[in-house]
Amino acid sequence: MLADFDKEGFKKEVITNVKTLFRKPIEEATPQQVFQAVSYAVKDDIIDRWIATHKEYEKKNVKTVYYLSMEFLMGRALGNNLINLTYYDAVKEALDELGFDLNFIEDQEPDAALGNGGLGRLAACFLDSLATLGYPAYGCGIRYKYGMFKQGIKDGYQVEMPDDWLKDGNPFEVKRSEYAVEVKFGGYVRVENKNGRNYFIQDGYQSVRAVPYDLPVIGYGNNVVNTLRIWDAEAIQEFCLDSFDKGEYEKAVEQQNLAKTIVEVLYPNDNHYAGKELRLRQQYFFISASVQRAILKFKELNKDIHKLPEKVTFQMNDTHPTVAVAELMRILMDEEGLEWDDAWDITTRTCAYTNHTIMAEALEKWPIELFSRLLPRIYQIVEEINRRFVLKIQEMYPGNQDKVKNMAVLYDGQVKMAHLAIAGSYSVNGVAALHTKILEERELKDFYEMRPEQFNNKTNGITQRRFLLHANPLLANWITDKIGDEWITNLSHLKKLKVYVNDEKCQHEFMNIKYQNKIRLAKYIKEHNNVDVDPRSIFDVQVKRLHEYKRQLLNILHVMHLYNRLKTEPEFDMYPRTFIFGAKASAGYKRAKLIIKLINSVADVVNNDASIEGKIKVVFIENYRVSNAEIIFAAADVSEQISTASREASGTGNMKFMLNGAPTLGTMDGANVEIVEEVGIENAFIFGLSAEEVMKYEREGGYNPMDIYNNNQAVRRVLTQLIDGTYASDDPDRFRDLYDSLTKEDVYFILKDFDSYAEAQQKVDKAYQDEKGWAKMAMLNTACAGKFSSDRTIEEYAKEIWKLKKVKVSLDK
Ligand code: 26M
Repeated sequence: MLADFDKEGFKKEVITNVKTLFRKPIEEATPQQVFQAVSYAVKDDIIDRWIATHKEYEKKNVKTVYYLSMEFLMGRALGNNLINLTYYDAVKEALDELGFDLNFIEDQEPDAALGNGGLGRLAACFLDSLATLGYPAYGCGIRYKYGMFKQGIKDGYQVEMPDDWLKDGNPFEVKRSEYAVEVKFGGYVRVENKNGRNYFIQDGYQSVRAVPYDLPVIGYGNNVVNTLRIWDAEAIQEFCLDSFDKGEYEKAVEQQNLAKTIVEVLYPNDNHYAGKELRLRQQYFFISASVQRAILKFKELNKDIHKLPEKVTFQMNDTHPTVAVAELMRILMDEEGLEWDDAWDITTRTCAYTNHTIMAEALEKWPIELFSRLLPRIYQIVEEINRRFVLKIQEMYPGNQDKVKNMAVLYDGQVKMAHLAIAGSYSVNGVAALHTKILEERELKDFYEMRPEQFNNKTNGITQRRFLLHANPLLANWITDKIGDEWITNLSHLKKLKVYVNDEKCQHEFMNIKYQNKIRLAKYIKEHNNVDVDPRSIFDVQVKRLHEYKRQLLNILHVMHLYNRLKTEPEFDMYPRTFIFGAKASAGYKRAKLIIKLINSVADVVNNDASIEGKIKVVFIENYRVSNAEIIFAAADVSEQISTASREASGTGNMKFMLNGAPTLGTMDGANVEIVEEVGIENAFIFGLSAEEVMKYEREGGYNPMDIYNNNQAVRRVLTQLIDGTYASDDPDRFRDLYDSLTKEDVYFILKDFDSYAEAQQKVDKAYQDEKGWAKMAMLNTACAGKFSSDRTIEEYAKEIWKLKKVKVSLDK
């Protein structure tokens, strides 16, 4: 803890804040009001550091990374801010003295859920690491009025409710009206010739005012406070009085409506492109605002625009921000007056692109008709980028039309955003070794062959500050007792725990901490699901977005299979197991929603069958999100990472489980491969087809699931139970779609991997009963998790892609 925390002053401030904010004495304040008052007091501690940080950045005129992302899945801020200020324990004490429990106060804060899943949470972890390492960085995104929907479960089905996360205000944000900029949509492009040069002017457009709100991103114990800048949209003129006077009321409010709709809601699609015009509006809105602002800031400190790549990198989080390439070109040419070649040289040394998926349905391809209508000037620029890029391809591969077809930015009436991103970037990276290899050898092979030096891997990571120090205080303290606290900012220190893995006392301590965390989760489940679970059972957890490729269906089919065995094989026994699921399905993804219903239907039957003596419990945790994830990871015994090999680019939940001492039950996919490399294959439960095997089947047109259906009795039995009413007595056809998907094509190889999965599950059962062996395995997972810190990932980005320098910030009082 830093010496400069003034406990008495802090308490006074909280009391004053309640009074000035809510005109109440603290005794009468609601918990939400106390949360607000505490947060404003903490914000006061942040502000000086925030100002000092940016003063230092300006003084040094440092290179800055702008992390451009449609999503930042931040979760709650209060606890994390206290952790990183190193004030958590002191504030806990101060609040105790005021008669409040800090945990309870933290629970009053809504999650900032401005993201879907992995990609958005990765962005949040990166911001934490950038600040902790002292790298100058901005996160740039959208201030969605409604974030990721709240999930309810009604009658076993998912229902979506709006996430009104700003309804009580956000104590940590600062509105920066002085940095507002205009963003233009639609209209047409007029050419004006001045002094022999053509200028392109967008006319007849609609526009909105982009207004930034800044959120502090606090580095751990280093006084650095970076900024997450999220943009709100306002009408240029609140009320067009002119139109109003003329009685054209509709026209007067048109601008306001346009502004409102742009930032209204986060699209809840994960790994799926839908081609909605509003989505493209959102993309251009926050990109134009962010790039304009970045250039203005650059010009405050630098004279020569050619120096931009020395001072700025735009890192594009997937293809969603890729209009940045064309927007930067527009600003450099139309506003800075550069010629094409000059502008292109600067742009392609400033932009970099991260790919997060090889799922074909996730690839963004905008219809040219839509794109050019909404962004006429940007489209002209994309056309020229494409023309020159195609020339280059033809130069390299004369007469090879396939290359043009596979690589052009414009093709088949579509703008291919990944191709634009690659053409406009100096770096293209994948997010795990296997994923990058698949990009190079298959998905982006032609691009790789054209420019191999552009490609690189940056294996994902997670922040140990949130996912261990904050989420699992018992384990965090135990680790610090054993090896000191350097792991908080250098996770590789965890390997020092290896000397304890055979020590029985340590094993007991470690497993007792796990047990305490399981009690905490059991309590949460009792409160939220009204299901009793036994904390002595194996907590087997799969939490992540619901998607067919992630194969929650494989997991629940296997539960059905175990249940069948318990019911029909007198000899069969198993260690009690609690299967825990948490997953949101995109609102329009029917099959995903049906899988949620199946999980809940199986839970209903199994949990209420006294004859199996509680050997299996199935729990579906409602509204899985960052805040409850923290409780869940800490309590897990088994980490389910069972995607079809080659499909999960990396995964990051896998790392959070590992860090908290849960071995992986998984396929050789994404970062699982590297997890196994670190911890040893004997300390994981690996099963299923390899990525190579999956891709080979796919080249040959798939496999025939009926072969398995016909030859595998266990599989046939669970499949039959999908259509005979075992889990849907009121409507036996309810799950027929799942049955059909598995028996007709089974594109995700669920039946193919079933036996191998069941076998791995049996190994888990056996391994868990060897108490010492399990304790050792669990501890080794924690001890070997060092590589998976986002600090390591960010160091690699900073050194190899961004070329950033660290900055030190001191508070002179
Ligand atoms: C696209 C179009 C319209 C609306 C939404 C989208 C969209 C949103 C999120 C598409 C993809 C989105 O996210 C993809 C994602 O989360 N990918 C995951 O990224 C993680 C971080 O790199 C990886 O660990 C996961 O393996 C990968 O699935």
